[in-house]
Parts: sequence; C-alpha cells; structure tokens
Amino acid sequence: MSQDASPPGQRYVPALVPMHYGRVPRLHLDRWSFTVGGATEDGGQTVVDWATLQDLPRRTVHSDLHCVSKVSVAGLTWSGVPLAEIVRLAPPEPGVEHVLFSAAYGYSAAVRLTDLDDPSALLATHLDGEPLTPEHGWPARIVLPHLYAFKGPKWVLAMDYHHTTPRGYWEQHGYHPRGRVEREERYAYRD
Ligand SMILES: Nc1nc2c(c(=O)[nH]1)N[C@H]1C(S)=C(S)[C@@H](COP(=O)(O)O)O[C@H]1N2
Ligand SMILES: [Mo]
Repeated sequence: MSQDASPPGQRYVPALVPMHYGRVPRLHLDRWSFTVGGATEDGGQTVVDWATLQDLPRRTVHSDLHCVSKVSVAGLTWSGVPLAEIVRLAPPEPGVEHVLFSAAYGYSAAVRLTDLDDPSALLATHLDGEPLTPEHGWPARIVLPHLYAFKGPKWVLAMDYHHTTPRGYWEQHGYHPRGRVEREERYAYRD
C-alpha cells in the first residue's frame, strides 16, 4: 500500500511470515487482560480485560512492517485500539518517558512514550479484517509501523511506565532503544 520507496537498508518480500522465538502461546480470552502499571499517575494498575477493550475507540491503519533483519512487508491493514487511548485511560506520572511492553513467554520491548502518540500506534486485534491468527499474536499485539517490528510484541499482556530507559528482549541483545525505521536505528552502539 505505502510501498513508495524502501526505507534505508530494507528489502520487500511478498507476504508476512511469522517471525518469533519459541512456541506460539495458547491464550484464553476469559483470562486475557492488558495491564497498565509501573509509574502510573494514580500509583495503581489498570486492567483492561477483553470486554473492556471492545468498548474502547478503534482505528484501522494501513502500513508496512519492517523487521530489523532488513525484511519488509507492504500493505498490511491492522485494526485495534490506538495506544494513545490506552495512555489516556491509564496515564503515567509526570516526567515518564518510557514504556516496557511485556508478552507471553517473557518477550518484552522498550518504547519511548512519545512513539505511542503516533496515530498508527495500535493495540491491534485484527489483521486484514480478520482476528489475528495465533502465529501473528492473537488475541492482541502492539503495532508501531514507524518502528522496527521487534518493538511490537505479539501476545502482548502488559505495559509498564518507566522513568529510566528499560531494556526489553532485543534491547538487552544490543538493539536500539528507539528503533525508528526512517533513521535506521537498528543497533545501540557504545562509545
Ligand atoms: N511475543 C513476541 N512478539 C514478537 C516477536 C517475538 O519473538 N515474540 N518478534 C518480533 C519481530 S522481531 C518481528 S519482525 C515481528 C514479526 O511479526 P509477524 O510474526 O507477525 O510476521 O514480531 C515481533 N513481535
Ligand atoms: Mo524482526
């Protein structure tokens, strides 16, 4: 859809193939929730269960997916709840600049709070008009099209606010804390 020019260093492949470590988790909707915690404004946790999620505003976004391993897929249609709505529902303490998303089996990803303001940033439940398949993150995954896709956990379960830069799974392995595709922020370098 938006394949005008490849972002720096990326090569387009025809279709989305599942890319993750380990097995596909089996989650249950009646036990599923997305919990917002850490440095929240009210000091507590907000638990968004599946029924609550259905009542939140939704948006559909057309975007490309960019894996940090240099493979991209064009023209995906995601829909779900804008992450800005989640932040509005459960705001952070003043001064918070980071979040850490956590998913089933210990996967996690560190994201700058300002990157959640992007109108394309979603807690996505659908891909191309259908509920997510188990391989692609059912029941919900994070979609941040302007960041490398490792910033978007499938099978996501929680978001925690942090005052200092957290390290998720790939950030602990030397990948970039910010991860913007247009700036080719793939790796964190030490001096
Ligand atoms: N829970 C979880 N989410 C994940 C990953 C993972 O290993 N575990 N891999 C990430 C990476 S590196 C990419 S490129 C995308 C791939 O999305 P896809 O499997 O739907 O193609 O998922 C991201 N989300
Ligand atoms: Mo990736």
